Amino acid sequence: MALDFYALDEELQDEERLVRDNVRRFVDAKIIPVIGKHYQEGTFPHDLVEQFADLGLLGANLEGYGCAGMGDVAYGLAMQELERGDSGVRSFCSVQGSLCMYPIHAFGSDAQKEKYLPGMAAGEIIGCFGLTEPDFGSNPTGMITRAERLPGGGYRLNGTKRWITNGNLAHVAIVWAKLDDRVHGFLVPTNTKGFTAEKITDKFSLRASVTSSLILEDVEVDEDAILPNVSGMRGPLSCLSQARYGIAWGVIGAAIGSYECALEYAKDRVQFSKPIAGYQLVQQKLVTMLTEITKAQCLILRLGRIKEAGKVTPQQISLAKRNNVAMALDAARMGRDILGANGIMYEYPVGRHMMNLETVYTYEGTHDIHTLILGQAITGIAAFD
Ligand code: TGC
Ligand code: FAD
Repeated sequence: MALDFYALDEELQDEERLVRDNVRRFVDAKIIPVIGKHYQEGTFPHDLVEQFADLGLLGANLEGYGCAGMGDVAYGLAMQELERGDSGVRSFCSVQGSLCMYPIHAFGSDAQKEKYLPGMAAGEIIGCFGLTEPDFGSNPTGMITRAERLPGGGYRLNGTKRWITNGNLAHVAIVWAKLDDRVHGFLVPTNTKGFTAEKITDKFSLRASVTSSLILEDVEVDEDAILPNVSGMRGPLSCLSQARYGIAWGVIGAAIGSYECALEYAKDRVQFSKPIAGYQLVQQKLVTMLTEITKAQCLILRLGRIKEAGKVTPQQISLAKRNNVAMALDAARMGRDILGANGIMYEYPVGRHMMNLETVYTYEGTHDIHTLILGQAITGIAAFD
């Protein structure tokens, strides 16, 4: 039984426990044994994609088109279990479901939904989400990537996207570009002439996830490539809200993985006269980890219920992303410390979680951007520029 100090299991429905337990078994059997090697070698465990699909993890909380139609809490628990394995693995599922399938589901035409969603739920079509650019990260509204109408119909796209998860794996890229100075989403098959994905190597974080630059040079797409039912920044920012929600659940898994590893290690490791778990300073770290994980679990379960009721606000999601990622990063750092020198070894998960969480702290809105979103919400004054 994983960490549940406040018996939150009692607050869950049977179906939610079932999803969590299935994903937990899958992560223990198929991810944890192999992920350290993938991380070390900088490879994504591609063979798991079919199993993500079998477990209903791709577009898990979407309805229809072969999606599992899970509730938001069940979906969150699945993300938590995946990230107990590795943030990069959870990232794959977040990008596929929240950043690529969600906008097609929410803003696409019926034909786009039929064309892409069943294949994406089955893991046969992989997506990526291109919003960030080399010079526009926290401020994507300033993006340079442009679309222009072609005289005979369709669009021509030019621009560069940077730091794009799944970029070199994807069959379709959702590219956000300005058309007549308003942001629109375009579904760009990655085999289109003029489209190139370049893998970013030498990362020390999220090494079991593929991260890429996307280069679009006179990429021509048909009229039906544009997402017809949204324009403006509300399009991409709505997708971010979905993904940030999943991240706020997911990172609890990385924190639990770090806590459990540190607790076991501390009970075994003898220094001076007894196991280090018997020293007050080590107990204080373990108690801090336990307390902060438990607070984050309470927070996210409440957020999940608000989301299921259809009442969640982007600011409520920002609070959870900001709090839970910072909590998990602190927990992973404490776990790394408790393991001493062994904490830097691939053999244990704590160092890998810690390095991964440095990315999670930055992507999907940096910690400080979420501070500013909340600052604006409570004061009514934007402090972005
Ligand atoms: P602003 O003027 O405030 O709003 C523009 C329109 O969007 C609406 N809106 C939202 N809708 C849904 N969810 C949200 N979170 C929303 N935030 C704003 C808003 O109501 C408005 O709608 P309308 O209809 O009135 O036009 O927006 P802004 O352009 O000033 O942006 C403000 C800011 C700084 C908060 C935003 O740019 C931001 O969030 N920046 C952070 C960038 C970011 O998070 N990038 C993430 C890239 S993707 C990624 O990292 C994937 S990692 C993948 C993985 O898991 O591996
Ligand atoms: P910057 O925006 O340059 O920020 C640098 C620092 O300045 C941060 O500390 C930030 O908080 C601070 N800062 C910025 N503005 C302000 C301000 N107004 N006030 C105070 N401080 C400020 N993007 C995608 O579109 N799709 C993806 O799939 C994707 N996957 C990613 C995967 C990885 C591994 C990584 C690392 C990133 C990914 N990203 C993706 C990009 C990610 O969303 C951006 O890195 C993030 O939004 C921050 O942008 P930046 O890196 O340009 O940092």
